[in-house]
Amino acid sequence: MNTKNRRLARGLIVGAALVGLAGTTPAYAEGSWSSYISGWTSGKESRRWTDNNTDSVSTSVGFSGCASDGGGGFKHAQLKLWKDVFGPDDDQGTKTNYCNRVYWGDKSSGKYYFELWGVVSGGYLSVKSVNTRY
Ligand SMILES: [Ca+2]
Repeated sequence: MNTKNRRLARGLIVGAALVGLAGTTPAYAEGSWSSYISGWTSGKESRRWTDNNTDSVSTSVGFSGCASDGGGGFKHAQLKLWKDVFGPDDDQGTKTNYCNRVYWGDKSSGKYYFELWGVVSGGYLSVKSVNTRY
């Protein structure tokens, strides 16, 4: 098997396992994860997650407890959602997060992550609670 087929096979196996689990979970977002951000600079990437598109939930990233090191304090952070594909990743758009929740809409199945595209003010971003739903 070449690399592409191996990766596809692995994706199908993981997908089948997740579909099996979905039958036992409530009907809201098929997936979510929570974490925090400590001292991120522009270009830093989040963990990857797999959206199997088994629901119509809008992919979103929620922030609370935001701080940055600029003299003006935290104003907002720009987040770019990427779809992780073969070759150059697929830009899903940039949203401005004012320490709230930003939405990219219901996404097709695939692997995703977000990137810190910018922070105002300062150069380092910390967020006490990050919650991603998909
Ligand atoms: Ca979904």
